[in-house]
Amino acid sequence: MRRFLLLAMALCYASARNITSTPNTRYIQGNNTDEKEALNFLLAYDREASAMCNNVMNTQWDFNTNITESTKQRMLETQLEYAKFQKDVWATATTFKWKTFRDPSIRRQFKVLSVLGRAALPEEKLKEIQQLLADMRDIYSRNRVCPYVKQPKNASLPIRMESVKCNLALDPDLTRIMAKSKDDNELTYMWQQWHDETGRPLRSKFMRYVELSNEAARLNGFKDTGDQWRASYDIEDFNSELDELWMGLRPLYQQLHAYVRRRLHHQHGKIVPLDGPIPAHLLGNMWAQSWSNLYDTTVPFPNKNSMDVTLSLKRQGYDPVRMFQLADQFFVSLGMKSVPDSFWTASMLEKPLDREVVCHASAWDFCNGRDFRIKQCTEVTMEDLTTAHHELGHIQYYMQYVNQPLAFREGANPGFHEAIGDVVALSVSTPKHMQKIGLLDKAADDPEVDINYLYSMALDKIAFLPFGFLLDQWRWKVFSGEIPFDQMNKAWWDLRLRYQGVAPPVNRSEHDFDAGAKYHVPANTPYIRYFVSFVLQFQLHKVLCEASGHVGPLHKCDIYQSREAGKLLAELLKLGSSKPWPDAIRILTRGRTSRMDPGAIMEYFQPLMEWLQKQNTEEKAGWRGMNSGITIKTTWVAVVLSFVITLVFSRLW
Ligand code: KAF
Ligand code: ZN
Repeated sequence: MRRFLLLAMALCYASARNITSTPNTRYIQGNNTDEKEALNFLLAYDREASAMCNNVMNTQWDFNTNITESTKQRMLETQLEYAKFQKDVWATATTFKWKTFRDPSIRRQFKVLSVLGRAALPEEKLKEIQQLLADMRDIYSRNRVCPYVKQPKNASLPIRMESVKCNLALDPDLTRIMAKSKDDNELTYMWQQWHDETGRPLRSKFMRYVELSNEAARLNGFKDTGDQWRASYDIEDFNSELDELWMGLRPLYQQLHAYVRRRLHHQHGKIVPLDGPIPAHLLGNMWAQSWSNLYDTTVPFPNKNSMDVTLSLKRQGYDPVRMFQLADQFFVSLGMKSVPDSFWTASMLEKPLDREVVCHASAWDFCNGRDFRIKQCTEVTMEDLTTAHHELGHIQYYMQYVNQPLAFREGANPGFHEAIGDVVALSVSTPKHMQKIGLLDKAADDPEVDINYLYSMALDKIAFLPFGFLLDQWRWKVFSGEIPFDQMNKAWWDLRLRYQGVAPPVNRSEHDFDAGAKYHVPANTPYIRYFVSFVLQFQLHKVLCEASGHVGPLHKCDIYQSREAGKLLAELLKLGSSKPWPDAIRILTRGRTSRMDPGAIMEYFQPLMEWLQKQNTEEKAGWRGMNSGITIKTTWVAVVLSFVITLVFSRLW
């Protein structure tokens, strides 16, 4: 009965205000100044929305763990119901004059509820965009490609044999090949297969989704979807802040790039020119976003300890459940929460063989304070052990902010949510910790082992930075129209060249849609959060290390079993998004700063930076084209502008 109370209330308000239209300014409010009534409304909202949210989560889970037409339809139905509910809630929330309320927490909750999101669209368009999103996920996840068949010696192109089965999936098949193969032809073939087969069918759906998503953003008072996404960070000039962070980190990336390029040049020859970008298929990962798989073949000191624990995991009989138990125990050692029993029975920790699933990892909150799950097609590798920690970081956040009202059950900003598991993994991956848990052999304290370790971390953390930075630079410009649809792929590769210093292994055209080959693009998931997370996680690591009493270099710190560090971290997570995130940083740093700061990352990698600089004295870091990358449209604008200016001036003179 209670569940319908809020709905009835909402409908009354809606009809009283005769709301038939949708919003068109940001964070709107009405005339009702009754703060007590507003509080009651929020309490009722919390109860009812949690139940609705639980219902939607269940159907989304069913679709993501068993992709069929019927699970898709069921999911779309509940999403539509939820959208209607949100619209009613919005209609009521915006009758209150909430900006004048005395309680800052109430004001902040109303600010959240005053943005309707996609539900602002008229029903037909809402149905269309929900369908598009489900279809894009479906296409991406079901995609299968053909295996590489080594060509006979004198043929010039690899041939596709009719008899071979084209059933390779991204996870685990292509991921494994991109990680392990050193054969340029095979890597080129696999890279192209994946990019052609995912990107092309997604392109037109993506374009329609951009139009509809922008329409929804505008109805909510934002300029476009990018503008709406950036609002989650709620700071003036977020773009300049990001640029500043990237400029601070770029020198380290360029040193790593130059070193790796030279080592790849020695392995692959002239396809890796010493002054150019690196071909994107040679970096051990489909998107060249993490280079960890190059560790074995590019390690600075090959005679010293290896940092790759994959072999040890396999030898010791680890399975996915044991990998997650290990991660869970780390949180427990900090005095934080352990996952509930239902987590182990309800999660999907391995790829099922009898049905289609969305393999990309995710952590789920079923909005009832007890049901939390992970969906991950876990392989027994070090990379997936790190991902297991990453995902459990999301779950730990969910469990810590469980007592916040629904509107605040989010990260301080989206980057915080992405950072928590990674912070813990920074301790877990130290050689000292790995030795403690028996995954690495004992090694003496040795600066060369240190460099090997820092190098392995840089292949993950530093290599990622430009990719994390550029993906949404591209998407924001597509949303704003600065990148027109007919130049999406060119603009994508301009940015990839400019920031990452990578180039496609084969010619690309506007028939291709290479950004669509990355999960988060068809999945409508913002990406700048990961760049923010990679900066924040080192900042958090430093603060927690200090709290744990660590002395010595930052890269040697392991906060395992530190109750002090755990207390500080839990304090942050418990806040959810109830306070502006700069306040959260201020609380955490005990008043020292309220800003994101690349200082901790640079400090962590300082010994490696010095070592790389010494290795790279022979050649210039950087690559041809690193300062270009202005989209064609901007170039044209510049040309036309200069033409007009010349004309005007010549007339004036
Ligand atoms: C992160 C860390 C290390 C390397 C690379 C990354 C970036 C990124 C990537 O490119 O693989 N990592 C992920 O995508 C990990 C998956 C996830 O945990 O971030 C997941 C992505 C996702 C999946 C489905 C719908 C939406 C987002 N995010 C979450 O499960 C999540 C996000 C916010 C709150 C709670 C959970
Ligand atoms: Zn994540």
